[in-house]
Amino acid sequence: MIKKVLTVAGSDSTGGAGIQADLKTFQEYGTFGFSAITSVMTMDPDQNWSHEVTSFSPELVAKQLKSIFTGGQLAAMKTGLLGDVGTIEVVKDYLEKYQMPNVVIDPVIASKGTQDLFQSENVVAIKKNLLPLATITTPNLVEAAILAEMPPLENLAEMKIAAEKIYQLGPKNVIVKGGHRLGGEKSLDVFFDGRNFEILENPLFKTDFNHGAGCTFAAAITAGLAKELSVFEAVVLAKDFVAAAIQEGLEINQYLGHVWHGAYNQAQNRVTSKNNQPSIK
Ligand code: PXL
Repeated sequence: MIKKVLTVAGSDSTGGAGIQADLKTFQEYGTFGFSAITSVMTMDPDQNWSHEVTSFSPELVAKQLKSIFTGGQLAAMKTGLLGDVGTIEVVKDYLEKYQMPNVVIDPVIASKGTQDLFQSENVVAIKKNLLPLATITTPNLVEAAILAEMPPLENLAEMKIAAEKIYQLGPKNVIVKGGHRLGGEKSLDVFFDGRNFEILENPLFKTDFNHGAGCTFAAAITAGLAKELSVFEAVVLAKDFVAAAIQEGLEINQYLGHVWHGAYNQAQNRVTSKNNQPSIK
């Protein structure tokens, strides 16, 4: 049976991050994607590509979730940009009501170009309402320091301490993503399941076209969990999926480039006029 998976996140109209990244990734994993849109992120070229988040009301998010859950429980879900504290509470109520089994909380509280937009009350609400229900949470280096209430993280030892502190907030697993922010030649992530640490090491690809990598990673874990991988297997496969997506990133405009969500499966070769002839000519 095709697994049903949900993203509750913001819209990135340029198609690299947010809901768009999540749905594309779900499709690549062969799962069926549902989406509840919490907010719309826009970027303005007349203001040097400054970002703006317009949030939907918690009531509108609740209406979408009501439509989505009419068919009952889903195999997995993730959250991304949530916009409003009320929305965070609505999501929590659904997680509890449907006893969601595989929950990936991507705590989108610090991303490139958006530092000023995220309110500390959202951080408090995510910690209180969502992390205790998470199968895994996927903070980047900046988000991990915020959640763990630590100064900026600069090395593996500090990432491990942050992972432990975040684990205390209730998620069953934590992955702190070092990414490009850690510096050095490699991309290093710290995975912690409450007992053991695993250090995940990948080459750091020199590219400016990596917008959407974080959302894509969390969405890939979500779909992997839906397809019954263990949490660690889902994380490792998601790393490979995102590494391929970054390597084949594409320029979108003069300000940024996106990961290519189809890279892992070479999706650009799927339906072509050469391989697939229309049945009616
Ligand atoms: O990368 C974080 C992120 C999450 N969600 C949406 C975004 C972004 C970054 O631009 O647009 C909707």
